Amino acid sequence: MSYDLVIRNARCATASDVFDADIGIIDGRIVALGAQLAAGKTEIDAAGCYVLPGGVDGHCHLDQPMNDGSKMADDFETGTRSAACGGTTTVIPFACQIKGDTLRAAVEDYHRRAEGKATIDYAFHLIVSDPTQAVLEEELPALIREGYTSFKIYMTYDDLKLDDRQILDVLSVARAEGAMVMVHAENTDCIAWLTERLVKAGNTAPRFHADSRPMLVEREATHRAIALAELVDVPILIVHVSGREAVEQIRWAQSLGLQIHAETCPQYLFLTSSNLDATEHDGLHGAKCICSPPPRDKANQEVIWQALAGGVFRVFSSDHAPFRYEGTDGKKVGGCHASFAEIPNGIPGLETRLPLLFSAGVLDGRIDINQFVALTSTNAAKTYGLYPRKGTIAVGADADLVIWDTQTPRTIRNADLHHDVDYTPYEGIAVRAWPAITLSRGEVVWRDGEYLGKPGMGRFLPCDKPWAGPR
Ligand code: DUC
Ligand code: ZN
Ligand code: ZN
Repeated sequence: MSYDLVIRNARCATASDVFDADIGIIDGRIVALGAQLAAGKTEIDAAGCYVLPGGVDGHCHLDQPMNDGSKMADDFETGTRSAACGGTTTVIPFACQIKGDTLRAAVEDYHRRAEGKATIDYAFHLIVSDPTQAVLEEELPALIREGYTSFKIYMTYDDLKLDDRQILDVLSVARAEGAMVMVHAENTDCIAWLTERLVKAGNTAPRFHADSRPMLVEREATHRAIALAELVDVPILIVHVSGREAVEQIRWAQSLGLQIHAETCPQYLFLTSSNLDATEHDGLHGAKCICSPPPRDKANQEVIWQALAGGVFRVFSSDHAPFRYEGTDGKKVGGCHASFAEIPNGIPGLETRLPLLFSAGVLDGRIDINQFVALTSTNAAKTYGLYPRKGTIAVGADADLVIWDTQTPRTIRNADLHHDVDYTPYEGIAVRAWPAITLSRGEVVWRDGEYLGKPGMGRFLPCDKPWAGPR
């Protein structure tokens, strides 16, 4: 057998094992794992390095239409380029239904936005913002069957939010069709009430964003989402969990045997609300770290680390939501004196997600390498129906692989990143892990600091139902 590519001397880690092997690849798939494989047309020596499944980022926003005059800085080209350079080989952004429009229109529009642009493979989640009878009875079931098997719902944001009755309706569809529902859990009325009072009192600086969305609004909505899912008897996944009170709700639900899955993100491990208080250059600087839920404090960071290590979280995603700081279509869309309530929510993080967690999680001894793979790749692939094609190193899997350099200390600098955002919230953080080589279906897309991918290499992936074990 002649391999297209052999990766020699790989120390492979999956979500469950660590083993040394050569990896034989033909037509973009892993076809052999073993000792002393026959020669490949091309060979890479990975001696001394971990080789891991490429990251699956199950929560990122690319080129998502906005309704406030802002524009996402990354489209499928720059977003997937950035992902590849940071070791992610599959992204799952959101085809977002606009209220009044059909879900189908959102999916068709999103395919047009992605067409010919992605460097790595991609699937779509849906965002259901207008669950009309037609959506509930026809469109959503049909789309789930066509491979859009997960969707996000919001308990806040005026243009996206569902009330409890609507949530019960969409959860029922998910139950009937076997889809996975991701829930953005924040209490919208509490946020609106607090925001109005803050703005009236002239407390409009970016740091008041955190005061408008305190932990209890997340705790209450998390509890309610769990109750609604329990009533319908359907699994859900609570996204971007930020701190102790929400973790307690999730732990409690899990301890009862409810299928409540959870996600957290780098911003809740590496940022705090004091980042919203930055005022250098101009008073709006803290806007760079405005996301929702907001970053909390050091004690909450520690709770998130413990929950990550202790198995509360199933996935670790970026929630990459890219807005430029400078210009008039990003963070400053409301002008330089805008209140926090007018600043688009979201921060970039596709490229830095894996290096941050590898360094502070694995190399600093908080989680082991198998947990790292599970949290960043395997579990997202399983949850969103892409496993075992994605998310593991196994014969038959796509050769989406990352060879990690853990010998070269680096400092995160936006100038070195490949997104189209003019800042990173992680500027200046030291990391000790970065991909030396990223392979997407056997093609080198990142090597020794050089981006080698091309728009159009990435393919759309229809998703199966969440993985339920071998059949
Ligand atoms: N919050 C979201 O819910 N989505 C995108 C970014 C953010 O901060
Ligand atoms: Zn969200
Ligand atoms: Zn999001």
